[in-house]
Amino acid sequence: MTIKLYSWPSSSGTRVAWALEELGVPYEYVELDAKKLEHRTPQYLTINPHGKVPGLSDGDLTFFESGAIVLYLGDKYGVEKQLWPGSAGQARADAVCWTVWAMTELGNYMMQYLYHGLDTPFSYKPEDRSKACAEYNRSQFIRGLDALQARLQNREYLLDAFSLVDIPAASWLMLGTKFGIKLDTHPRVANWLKRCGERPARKRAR
Ligand SMILES: N[C@@H](CCC(=O)N[C@@H](CS)C(=O)NCC(=O)O)C(=O)O
Repeated sequence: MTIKLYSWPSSSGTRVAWALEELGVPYEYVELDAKKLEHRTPQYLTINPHGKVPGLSDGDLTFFESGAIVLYLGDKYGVEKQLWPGSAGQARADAVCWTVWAMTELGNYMMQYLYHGLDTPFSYKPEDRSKACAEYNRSQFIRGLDALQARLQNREYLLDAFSLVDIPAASWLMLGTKFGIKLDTHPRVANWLKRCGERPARKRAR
């Protein structure tokens, strides 16, 4: 049975679409119409109980949370495509850790910094912004970038070669750099992000 990805373009579902495009597994992109609240229907809530995109079904299994979906796709389809470490060694441990870190730390600190500290279309109104929040989240975000920069010393990707592990962190930073995040002080991160952005699968992902 075909994999179905429930999403809409330029959303958290895009990182899942990117992973599927890299894997080259057949899937159906089911575009939900947010204006029609198609992500809140009782039927869709059986796939994503939070009423958000993405949702994914693969046979009888259903998934929500883009990071969890990347972990699943890596385990199930990534090993034979050499896009996910197969053995239970350090590379696999790193894959899980960097994926979870990108989804829980990097993305959240970056978004809170954008909401409070920068002028973007989705930032809070100036009167609602907190300077303390902006500064705290910026400092935590920079700590994350520092760790990423260190990880990329003597390697081009988070593991030894490009893998699905690069997708969560890169997709967050693609969003951030579009809206004012600067990577001048983290050149290895900037170069890695450029390499990730040039991948044909990323360009195909909606
Ligand atoms: N942590 C979730 C975030 C999902 C999320 O916030 N999706 C947004 C689109 S990017 C959404 O569906 N928003 C609609 C809503 O909140 O009603 C993930 O990574 O899957």
